[in-house]
Amino acid sequence: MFSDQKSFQETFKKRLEQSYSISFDDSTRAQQFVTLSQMVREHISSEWIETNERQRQEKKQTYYLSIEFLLGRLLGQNLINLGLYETIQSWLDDIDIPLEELEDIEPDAGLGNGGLGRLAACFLDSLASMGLPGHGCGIRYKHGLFEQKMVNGFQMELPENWLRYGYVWEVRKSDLTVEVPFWGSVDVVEREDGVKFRHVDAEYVKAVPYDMPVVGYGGKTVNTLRLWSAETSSFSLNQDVLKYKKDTEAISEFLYPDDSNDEGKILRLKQQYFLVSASIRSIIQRHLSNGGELRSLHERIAIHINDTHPVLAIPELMRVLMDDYQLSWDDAWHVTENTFAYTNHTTLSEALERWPIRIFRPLLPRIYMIIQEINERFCKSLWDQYPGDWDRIERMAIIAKDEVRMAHLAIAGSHSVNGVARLHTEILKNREMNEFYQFQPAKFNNKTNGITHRRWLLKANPELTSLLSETIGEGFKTDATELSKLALYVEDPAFLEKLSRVKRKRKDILTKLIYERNGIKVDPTSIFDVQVKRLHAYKRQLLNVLHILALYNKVKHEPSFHMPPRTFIFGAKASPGYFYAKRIIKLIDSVAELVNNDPETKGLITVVFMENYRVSLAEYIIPAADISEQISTASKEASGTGNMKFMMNGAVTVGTLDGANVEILEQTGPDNIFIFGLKAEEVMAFDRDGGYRSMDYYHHDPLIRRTLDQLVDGTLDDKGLFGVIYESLLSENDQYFVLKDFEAYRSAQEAAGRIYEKNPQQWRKMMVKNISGSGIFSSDRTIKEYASEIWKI
Ligand code: HBZ
Repeated sequence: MFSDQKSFQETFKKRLEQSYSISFDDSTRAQQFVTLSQMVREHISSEWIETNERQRQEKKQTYYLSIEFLLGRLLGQNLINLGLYETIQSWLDDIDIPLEELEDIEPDAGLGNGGLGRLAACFLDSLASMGLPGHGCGIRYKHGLFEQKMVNGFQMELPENWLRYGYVWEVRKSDLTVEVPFWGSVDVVEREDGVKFRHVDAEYVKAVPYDMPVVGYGGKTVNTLRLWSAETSSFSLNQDVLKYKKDTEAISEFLYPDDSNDEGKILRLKQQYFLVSASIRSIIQRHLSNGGELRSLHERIAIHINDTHPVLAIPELMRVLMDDYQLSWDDAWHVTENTFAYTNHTTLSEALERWPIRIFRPLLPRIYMIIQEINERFCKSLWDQYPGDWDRIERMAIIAKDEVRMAHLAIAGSHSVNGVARLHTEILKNREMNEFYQFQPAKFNNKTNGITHRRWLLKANPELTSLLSETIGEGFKTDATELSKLALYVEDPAFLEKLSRVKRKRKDILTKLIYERNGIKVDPTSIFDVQVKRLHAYKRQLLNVLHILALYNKVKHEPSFHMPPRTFIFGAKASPGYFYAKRIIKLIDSVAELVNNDPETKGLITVVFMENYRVSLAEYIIPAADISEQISTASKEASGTGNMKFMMNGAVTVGTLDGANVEILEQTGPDNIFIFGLKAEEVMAFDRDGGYRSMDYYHHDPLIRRTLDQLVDGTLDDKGLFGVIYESLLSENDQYFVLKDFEAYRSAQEAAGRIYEKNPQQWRKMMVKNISGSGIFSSDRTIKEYASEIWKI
């Protein structure tokens, strides 16, 4: 099929015509996209089968359980990983089909929110690319993360519909269906060989797997991402059929349904158990059919729990081992504890999952019983260590205060607990999970996040990829640490010139896109200053936008003020129920209106909010950035991964010492990054002891005062829209230290602007140092660490 141009073109045209009964000349890009993708998928299938066969012999395999997989588009990436991209591009070109146009047809598989889901996708790519046996297990949501529509500067959410035209990369495996029970009760049966438990009167939901190939770089390993879809089961038809159908299909309908009421909470918990029950049972079936033993399951299988959402896999494995295969508690626990490992992605207490018992117990009666037993034994071991310390035991218990604490269950049931950047892991050990760390220090370890350079460099930035190849050879494609070779060129004017041309090319591409999407003409010679990530108070998009407003004020009121032209680019989705975050989106839009249209700032300050930020849009934005905004309140961002993507594409970070920024600084050195603001310990000390008064900053800094006043004096709107933001900064004492860090941020930004404008050669060297130091942030490095230190694969 892909052996030579002629046969490729013939097959392509023939299949197109046969599938759509249309002549090639009349076919649409969408039809061409589907046809090409199907050919690629078929091409993959023999390696996929072979990988499966080979892995049967493998000593040990890993399964990565995640409620999110933020894959983005697959056609281009698969072609790159198969080594076919350029070939197919030229063969299609020859029949007047631009491959990029076909790629742009593909909907993003957006089965995730942000960092956590994208990390899972990067990990799958690295596992396959390094030939490791590691598979993903997730949910095939009918609707991925909502589509963001901006209406008068307000975010509106539309249901996303990635499956609308069918999905070429998946294969439905109806024969591997699993039945998942909910509700009902537990029968206790006394038998000669002991007490047995049976879940009776359950309502069953059918879990149907859809498998997607995960093609590794070089095309030799094709792992599997198995996504489960919920369907009605014939085991459960003695009830209100319509209600049952609706409740069942809801399980795989939306990612993160609203859980502000009990109905929503039940649905989320159903999703979580649905994912893990189906996954655990399919893992076990496969293990048994490979001739594996259950007592030594942990020697052949490692299961990773991506945050707490899949943590019910722990009691589910216990249940299967004991109820279905008659292992004793102790044997089952030994296997379970040694099978599971858990990653924590946040220290924000509002993100720590706890389920009310009143919801949990009726929905999952047998699982609840098992958690109770795990809790009792866990508390007993705490008692042995800390006799009489009831308070501590209550704080650490898995079930307490009428709730099930998912993080505690995860720690108790796993042999490894890791944070996602060095600073984050230290905070977990010393603060958030300190008592667990004291109790079982050996479980805790760090695995600093990474990103797959195959998507974020080779795919997203072909221009930089070619320049790197001609400069340091192709080795970095398989071993990202070879990017360090670039450091030799930091003083090479010819190379620096080429690098800046590559950046300019990517800025031109983004400039065009911004014009098409937003109707705004931006100046590609201006500084592209970018903040793209989920909208959250702790990420401080507010600091960025207030700084823009302050610059506007300086231009208008300080005759001697000078700044180089800047284009501030934002992309962010706010959680639909997160009022404050949505108001900040509106604020960005209002500031854009103001500064983009004022003749005094026009062309000097431009603000662009790009709608519907997602993986495929990130691939356009990140390569074009000059400045990467990583400005979270120190201690709050667990790691960040966008920071790594920008760095690898030659953007210079303006950031706080938070998350992985700390490790980025170590790679770039202090002269090639702009660090500002409070340190994590300082923030934590204020959080603990108080002592910060935001009002003082308002009173003592005229620039802050003037800028904040504009939130409420009619400059931006006359409806009082931004009063809540004003209040959060002043009367609520600015929980995220925006005002405290303001001057340091302004001055870091000024320093960055000065170098960019006055010393472009120095700026280019900074770009080089960022790229050359970014290799360590390839997810290949991260996965190697997981594989050797946690999974032992
Ligand atoms: O995980 C992010 C962290 O904020 C980020 O710092 C880190 O780099 C990234 C990968 O480790 N966390 C998330 O993305 N978390 C969630 O999206 C989330 C979603 C639902 C929840 C809790 C957290 O219930």
